[in-house]
Amino acid sequence: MDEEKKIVLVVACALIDADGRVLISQRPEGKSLAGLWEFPGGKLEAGETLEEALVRELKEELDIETKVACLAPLTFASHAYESFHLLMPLYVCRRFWGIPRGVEGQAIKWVRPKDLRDYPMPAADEPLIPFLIDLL
Ligand code: 9L3
Ligand code: MG
Repeated sequence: MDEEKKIVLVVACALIDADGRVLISQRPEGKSLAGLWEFPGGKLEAGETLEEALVRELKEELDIETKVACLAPLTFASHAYESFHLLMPLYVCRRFWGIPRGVEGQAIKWVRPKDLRDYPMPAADEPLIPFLIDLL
């Protein structure tokens, strides 16, 4: 039943490079939605703000440093998965330190916003693409 679905809060980031390309990350084997290309991010840990969680996730998943002040909210995803309802704020980050790499063995890619449709994404992420096309 819809009304019994738990709302799960996950924070995600559109990392943008100097050429206006966006980073996407391929979910690794063994995780849910494996093989799909997503905007990096993840769940909050106890006591974290959204922005703190995102700074931590970007370090853990991509080995880059950024700051809370370098994250700007853009839009959000609201998607009913089978077993939970995902609420996912999307931040934009243009200022970060280091060169992103797939720490968890995942493939990553810098993609022009208009080409994001060429990569299969989680259903929650797809509606975010037009916002990035408008922004960039
Ligand atoms: N999720 C969807 N799109 C994204 C992210 C970062 C996460 N861009 C979904 C996949 C999982 C849930 O959110 O169902 C939690 O993500 P994770 O902790 O498995 O990465
Ligand atoms: Mg994650």
